[in-house]
Amino acid sequence: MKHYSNISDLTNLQTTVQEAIALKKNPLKYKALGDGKTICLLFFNNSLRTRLSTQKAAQNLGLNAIVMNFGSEGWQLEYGDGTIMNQNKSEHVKEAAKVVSQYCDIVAIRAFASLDDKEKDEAELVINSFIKYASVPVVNMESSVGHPLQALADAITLEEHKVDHKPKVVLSWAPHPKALPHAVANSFIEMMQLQDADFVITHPEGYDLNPTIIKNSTVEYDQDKAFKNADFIYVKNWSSYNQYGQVVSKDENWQITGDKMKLTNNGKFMHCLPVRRNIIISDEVIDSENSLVIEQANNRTYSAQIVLKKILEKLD
Ligand code: AN0
Ligand code: CP
Repeated sequence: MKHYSNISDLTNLQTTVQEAIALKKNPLKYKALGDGKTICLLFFNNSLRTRLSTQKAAQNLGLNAIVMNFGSEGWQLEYGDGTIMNQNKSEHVKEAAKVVSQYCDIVAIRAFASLDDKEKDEAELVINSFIKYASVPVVNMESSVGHPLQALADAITLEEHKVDHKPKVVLSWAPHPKALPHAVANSFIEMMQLQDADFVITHPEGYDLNPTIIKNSTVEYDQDKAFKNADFIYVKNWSSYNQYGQVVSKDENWQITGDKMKLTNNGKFMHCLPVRRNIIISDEVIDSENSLVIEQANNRTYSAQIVLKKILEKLD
């Protein structure tokens, strides 16, 4: 694997999940693999899990990690071709990506959607420019449209809690006061489309996601109906896709409560975190035994580690 920008960069999801579970049992087994090599982690946005788990994964592989809050401490980058740079952008991504490539063997990037320009967001300007101009492999730590390290960690968590029948997995929208990106939901959907599961997406009308990602996945606008007999409830807020970046509903009835979870087949609760308690989910549900959120965050280390391992194995 050269770059990891999408879950589809994995040759085989199921095999990768098994390899990650094996790594989790023996995380220091490949400590020599990254010896003398460096990863640069560039953050254009905030993070807790991604920042620490990716650093931990690098450390487990013997890689040196350099972390930079690019958004707040780096120069503002220009991405356009032929731009006369007389505004507030100090450096072009062409130089920045080539310069960063000289300091490291892998570069990982977090750059969220702007949520104000759909076309620009979908062009994945930041990550694609780095893929184009950097001379080292690029890892997506959440871009405008995807969060594939999260989706891989979620696949590991689903596998660790698998049931003895074909699982019913529900991705549910829940309310949030602010406009959030579509990346986590998109990558979860793409990952679920590679699984043998009864997969249902539920959200209020007006929250339909990009049809090119939804493909043939089932969408059910009645949350209660969607939750019936579910084995896993994966919750995430996202802003409207059609009214791009807008909050078109804050309907509290979509909050995940104990009563909602009673509709499920003793379902497990999942969320990528960070989560707003008693807005997205009630205390009762997140504090219950069926909540997998802390395990999901733990699996971020092993999803990053298996991805970095595959990239290191392909380096000269
Ligand atoms: C981000 C999002 O929804 O994409 C990051 C989630 C991992 N969440 C927030 O900004 C709260
Ligand atoms: N789930 C996740 O990516 O968390 P952070 O935004 O804290 O990295």
